[in-house]
Amino acid sequence: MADKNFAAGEKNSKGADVLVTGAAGFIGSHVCEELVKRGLRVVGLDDLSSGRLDNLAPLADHPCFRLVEGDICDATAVDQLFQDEHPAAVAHLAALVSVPRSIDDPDENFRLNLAGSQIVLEAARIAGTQRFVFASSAAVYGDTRAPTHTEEESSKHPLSPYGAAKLAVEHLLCAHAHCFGMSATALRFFNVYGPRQDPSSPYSGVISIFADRLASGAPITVFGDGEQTRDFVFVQDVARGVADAAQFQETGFRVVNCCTGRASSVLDLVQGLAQSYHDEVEPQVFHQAPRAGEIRHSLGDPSGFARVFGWTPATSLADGLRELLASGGRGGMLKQG
Ligand code: NAD
Ligand code: UD2
Repeated sequence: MADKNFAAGEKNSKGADVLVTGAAGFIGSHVCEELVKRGLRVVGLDDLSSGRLDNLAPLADHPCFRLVEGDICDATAVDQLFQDEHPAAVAHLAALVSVPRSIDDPDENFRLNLAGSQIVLEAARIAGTQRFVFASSAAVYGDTRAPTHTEEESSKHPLSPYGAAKLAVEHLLCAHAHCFGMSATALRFFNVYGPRQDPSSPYSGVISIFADRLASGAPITVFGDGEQTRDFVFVQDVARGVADAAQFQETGFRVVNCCTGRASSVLDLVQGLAQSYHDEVEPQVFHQAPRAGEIRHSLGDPSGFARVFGWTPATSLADGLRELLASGGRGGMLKQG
């Protein structure tokens, strides 16, 4: 069998270098852009259930990118795609991404997030794909009350079917790496934000909701006192991390946090967005009762990612918020100068 390992510039002559599931999504579209920027050929797979073709507009007609519309749960089609492309690496991001939906419909969570991942994993194994990168989540930790989550030491007690499926797929990846000599990486994303994040659901990322409210002049709702903190990581840093992992040559399994190690409160976000906004608006802020079952503080330790891949987050929250406001066709949102 041909060696399908590649670094930037060494191409798999048969088809794509990297197959990205969830390519039309918020994070997936940035991943595709990053990979293409590195000179790699990318095929995206997406059923457009929550992703949008618009997200891939920067890659439209690019000779190194194509999108296949399809469902990761359609095993025959997924197998065929892997056989056609023989990708050297896969970045698996397609998922049912809503935690509340996974609680409302645990069967659908199982079907998409666990069984769907197994279908992609198995197709990759059969096609001889060397590297598998999986979009896991900080949700695997649950509410451990540890000040900082580290990959090994923190306990993993997921509080939702979504978190449980992410943890189960990590275990499947570990076994695949062991049994079949694959290189498998699970990246536990913390709170990702940036351009293209959909603000339309009440459970959308808080930054996308706040930015949208500011743009339309609507008031901002802060749940609780706003002193709760999260580790917000900028989407282009995340995309760089996924691409680094997709190009990582060593076999075996590894799991790393994809985060910044910096805690920001919800009130910090309100202030940061208001300061970057063109009119220096004083946003109208209403406080509501805290969300039921909400985690008070969530912070990751990014040193494992730095140690294994040399990855560090490059974008400060202030810069990321400015980039977010400057994007998305909402001209004039960003403060000038
Ligand atoms: P997203 O909804 O924008 O992207 C998911 C993509 O998967 C969408 O384009 C959707 O159309 C596609 N998809 C869903 N079901 C599919 C199926 N059956 N077949 C093919 N495609 C399908 O969400 P996102 O925020 O970009 O999330 C990407 C990944 O990162 C997910 O695995 C998610 O669980 C994980 N993650 C995201 C965050 C975050 O803060 N956004 C945090 C932790 C983990
Ligand atoms: C994240 C994930 C969620 C799940 C959870 C596991 C996102 C978008 N959500 O939830 O799917 O994995 O982690 O722990 O990644 N907030 C407001 N006002 C709003 C919206 C939110 O104050 O209008 C607050 C919210 O109460 C929370 C913080 O902002 O304290 C972040 O909320 P979020 O939904 O963006 O993310 P999180 O960490 O609660």
